[in-house]
Amino acid sequence: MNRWSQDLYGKEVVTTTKEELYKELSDAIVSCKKDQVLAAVEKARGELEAPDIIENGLAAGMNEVGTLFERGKLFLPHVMMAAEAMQAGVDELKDDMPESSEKAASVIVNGTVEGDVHDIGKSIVSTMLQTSGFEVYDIGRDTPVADFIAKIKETDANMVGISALMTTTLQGQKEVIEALEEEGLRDKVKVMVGGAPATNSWAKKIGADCYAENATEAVNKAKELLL
Ligand code: B12
Repeated sequence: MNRWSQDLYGKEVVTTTKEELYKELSDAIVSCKKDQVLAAVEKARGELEAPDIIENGLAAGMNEVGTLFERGKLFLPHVMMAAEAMQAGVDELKDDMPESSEKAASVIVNGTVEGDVHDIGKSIVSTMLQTSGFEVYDIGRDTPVADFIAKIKETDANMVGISALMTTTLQGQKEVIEALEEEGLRDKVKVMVGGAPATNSWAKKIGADCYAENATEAVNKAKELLL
């Protein structure tokens, strides 16, 4: 609910709570309208930090879109429009990301496995790792195992982030780890997996070093493992 308060000059202004801003951001994504998302981002950016806007507002809205899609209330074109609107919102916030003063020496290659075109979450993870001081090479979506390995070799990476958003493509994470072992790279490259169907126990089962549920956790886990 909006509340009235007074600014420095005694003029009445409307204030909005954090929860209301999250809801406005989330509702804007569910509306699938880019303009509405950009307006909600503009309103929230004075009150909330960029990662908070993304994780608790925009990403929450995208999850709601997923639920509505599953229930047959929204269809694929809506999901595509919501995804585009989400990307526009995230792009708008790139310059607001808190930059880390310390430059980490670690290099991270991050990508979505072959057969999987979902890349919104993975790109958020890349952006947040980058602004936390890591040198990040985002190799995109639908990425063959060989491309993961080639980029890791080329950049002498210390960590690989592997995203998969579908139960049918989750296996791709295991394939990247197997390829690292075959190439004799496993000991020098930490593996972090993520994406909605991944879990801690899946990460353990396939021999990954860690699983992170969201971008904030990904940054914390990368720091724990690499710094
Ligand atoms: C947006 C979306 C799309 C968009 C993707 C646009 C894009 N550029 O990414 C479009 C419309 C293209 C799409 C297509 C399809 N989709 Co889709 N899609 C979604 C949806 C609604 C949201 C995904 C999303 O962006 N979430 C928001 C982001 C911020 O969250 P996130 O991705 O989970 O990322 C966070 C974490 O997971 C984590 N994370 C993510 N990656 C990584 C990586 C690392 C290293 C780490 C540490 C963490 C991490 O951090 C992120 C930030 O917090 C989901 C439903 C859902 N609830 O997930 C379905 C969903 C994933 N899609 C699904 C399906 C089936 C499809 C299609 C096959 C549909 C079709 N019938 O054609 C195609 C797939 C084609 C293909 N080969 O890949 C299913 C998958 C079901 C399954 N088998 O598991 C879902 C679950 C919907 C459903 N319930 O049916 N989709």
